[in-house]
Amino acid sequence: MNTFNERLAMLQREHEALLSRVNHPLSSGNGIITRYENPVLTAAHTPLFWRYDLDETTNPYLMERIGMNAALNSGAIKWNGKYLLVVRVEGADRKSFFAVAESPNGVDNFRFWDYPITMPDDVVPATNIYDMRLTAHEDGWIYGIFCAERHDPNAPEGDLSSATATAGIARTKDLKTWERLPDLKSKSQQRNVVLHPEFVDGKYALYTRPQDGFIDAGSGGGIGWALVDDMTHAEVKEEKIIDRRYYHTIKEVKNGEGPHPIKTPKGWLHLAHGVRGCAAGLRYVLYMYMTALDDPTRVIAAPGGYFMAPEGEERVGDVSNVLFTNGWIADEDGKVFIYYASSDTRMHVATSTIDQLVDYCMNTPEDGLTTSASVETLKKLIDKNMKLMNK
Ligand code: BGC
Ligand code: BMA
Repeated sequence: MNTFNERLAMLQREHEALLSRVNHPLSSGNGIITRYENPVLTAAHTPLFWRYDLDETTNPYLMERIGMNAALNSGAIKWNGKYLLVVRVEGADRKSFFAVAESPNGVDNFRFWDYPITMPDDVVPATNIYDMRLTAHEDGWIYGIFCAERHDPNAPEGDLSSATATAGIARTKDLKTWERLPDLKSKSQQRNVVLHPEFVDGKYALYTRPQDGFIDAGSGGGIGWALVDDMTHAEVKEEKIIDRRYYHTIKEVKNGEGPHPIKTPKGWLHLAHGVRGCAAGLRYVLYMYMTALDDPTRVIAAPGGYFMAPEGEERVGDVSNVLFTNGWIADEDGKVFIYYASSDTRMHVATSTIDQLVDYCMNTPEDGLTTSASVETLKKLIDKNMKLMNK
């Protein structure tokens, strides 16, 4: 065997070992969710034939030709009995693209489909697209809403960093062929736009996240809500804030809806991210809330603090101290697979159940917004437990 073939065989062995590795749940935890031993996807999970030219005559050293940097912020959907992620894959060139990865059980053996998604451009092509939220809407289409980023046309000459964030919209029936619809029209920039799965008053409903600038949510008060007549010409005319940001909370600087909410008998279950600033930069954590079934804009439960924050190796990566989610899957038996990315680098899964998550939302004390309020809340629980423990 020559060196080329030996090296290729080694790469294939290692790749297959990585892909077929069994992922075990971790036993320690807070009782709300179960984390897993390994990430479900990393850049190293992308097929070898995406990264290497496998022709010995043109690549005699069998070197990587196209580098992959990260597999992160993925939309999720159960499809023909399989757990599918529409992954944000980021190349070494810093361009993100979407690619589907499929698993038989939701926790391991995720494998990419052979080709990435070819996403048609809008009239004004975007430089980068990322963070897709998938919604199988009751109108029969599967929608993907994602961030479309372009260099700000009004940036002064020489400013190569100012950008604009807009919600790109596409729809599909098979996750292979995508029809691009016009980008969302909105007065402000938008990132983290999510389509609600049901019609509300006969209209499409969007979770929005109005923002003043590309990074700054500024006067955009939090997660918004807008009704839209037609997804083929979607426009935010009126927007109301349903989940506000507050001073000295985990969502002081920004917040954004994660995947679309899950319908439960007790209300809509929401998963979102919250951001605060600190000396180390922005810290992204996940939090939950619930809204009423008869009015998805009315918050009925707001558990205080974060639901999940970066832990251990999750804390380190391209953009450290970040957990981000835009995908989860609720199975028929009530099990929930939460797909989250750590530090803009890799994808993980955590599992829970609808009942546990609803219990978490309904029975976790709200954030009282001050130290005194937090201490009073803590004392109530201690008092209760003291009686139980007969102290
Ligand atoms: C990055 C995103 C990030 C955004 C705001 C974009 O250029 O691709 O990952 O969320 O900037 O920081
Ligand atoms: C953004 C998000 C994500 C990213 C995060 C941290 O605002 O939209 O794309 O994970 O910042 O970099």
